[in-house]
Amino acid sequence: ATVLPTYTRAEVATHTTPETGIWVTCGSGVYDITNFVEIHPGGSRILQAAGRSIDPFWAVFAIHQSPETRQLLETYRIGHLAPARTPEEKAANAAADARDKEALQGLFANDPKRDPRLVTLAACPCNAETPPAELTASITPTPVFFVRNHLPVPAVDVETYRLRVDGPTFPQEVELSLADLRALPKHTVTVTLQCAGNRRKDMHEVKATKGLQWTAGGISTATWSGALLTDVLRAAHPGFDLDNQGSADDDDDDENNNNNIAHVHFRGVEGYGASIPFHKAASPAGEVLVAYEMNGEPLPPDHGAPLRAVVPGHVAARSVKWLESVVLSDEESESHWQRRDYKGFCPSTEMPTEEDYDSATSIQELPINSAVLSPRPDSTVEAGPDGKLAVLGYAVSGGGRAVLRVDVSADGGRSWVAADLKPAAPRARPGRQWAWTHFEARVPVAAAAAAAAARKDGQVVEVVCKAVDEAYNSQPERVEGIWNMRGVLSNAWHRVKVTVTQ
Ligand code: MTE
Ligand code: MO
Repeated sequence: ATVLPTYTRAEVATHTTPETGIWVTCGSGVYDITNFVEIHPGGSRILQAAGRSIDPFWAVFAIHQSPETRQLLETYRIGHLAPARTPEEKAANAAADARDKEALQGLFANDPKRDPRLVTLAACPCNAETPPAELTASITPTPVFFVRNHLPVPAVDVETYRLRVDGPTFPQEVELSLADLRALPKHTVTVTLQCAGNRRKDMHEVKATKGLQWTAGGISTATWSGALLTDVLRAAHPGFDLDNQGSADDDDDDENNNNNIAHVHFRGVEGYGASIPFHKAASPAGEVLVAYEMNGEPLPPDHGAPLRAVVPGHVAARSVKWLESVVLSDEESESHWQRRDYKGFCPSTEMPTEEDYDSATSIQELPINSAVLSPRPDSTVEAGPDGKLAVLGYAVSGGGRAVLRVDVSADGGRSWVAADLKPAAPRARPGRQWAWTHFEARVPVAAAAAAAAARKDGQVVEVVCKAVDEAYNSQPERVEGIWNMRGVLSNAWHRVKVTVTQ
């Protein structure tokens, strides 16, 4: 085998143009990607790493870290990095590291300043939980609404911003301005957004999962305003028959009817994408919004300014931010986040294959879930003179199903109290309960604390909650039966250990 030459990082740094050759490093490999940049559709993005390491960029654009991409890159290998031996070489490497870091931060130059109360799990891209104290409000204040970004926050010019709307049977693609969308009837709805990974940490503690370790704060609720997606589709294509799509009747040659439309694709300006089933999008009762306001104010940058989809009752991953296009299709979105993420698997599928992903169903409506917000885990709490402990938290289900009941226990699930419920939105909308319900209960704890003391457990008791929705769906008792490698849909009984004083 030929022995490839070694290069210093300083040498690599002089190769940043097609004339000099565009070089990058990856791990200790040196690659000449000049030709790759020409042929690869996303090639220009990789130019941000010209002359330096692509590792930090790949950490951000993690979807490129597939084995295929690595293999492809290997074909461009020209050498490897010389190890730094002398103090000068080490200093030069440190300087190169600093430049890499700066270049990476440059990608996030448009990211907004964030409220320090947010609990940051990852800074670039931003992933931050709503702090526990703020989760008790029916409507989450916008500055502390959880943030889940896969990529940098894009810079958008509201003057030139257009929403593209298209479908196989549309006479042409339509572009709608913000003014066009504001001219449609304004619809307001209170919706809880919950990340598929909310409470992943509870799952991870039973067996390792891959993903950010969200506790119970990957969820928030806002009042969203905008145009109904049904109105947007009608505005874009006045002859479009929303009620008569996706039927099995192949003989119908009405030109407005494409019998195959089954999905609606949403695309974000920065490259994120997802889709929802057409029947959800087409139903006015589905209340899917093209939203321009959150809690009565224009959308802030982190939450999709100037436009986002809001898909009530579905996993938040489908509520695409910085919405740039709505496209009808017979297929689900090709996006990584639709096809290769946000799916559930059998607990024994330790490492889902491409085939597993292809055959699994995308998460859309979420299952019933709940969490204790107070008392906090590992805290010391005082029982009341009545020997009871005050417990509060939230419960929410998917698909517009109302929370029917929340059961709370302070003895690990041996005895239960049905909590008082405080829905964030009035209960007068059957099948359209899109927002969470807070619950409060006073739960007998004295006996459990005394028993724990007798066992020399130091009066540690386990507070538990579990909710029931209007279809009588309830939460699984244990994590083991629902564990999945990506740690999504983590909705086992929520358990919080506390020490009780009397
Ligand atoms: N839309 C775009 N364009 N880019 C994203 O990274 N993240 C999705 C969804 N929409 C995302 C997106 C995911 S996984 C979640 S949980 C929600 O946005 C989070 O919405 P929030 O940041 O407003 O809380
Ligand atoms: Mo998410």
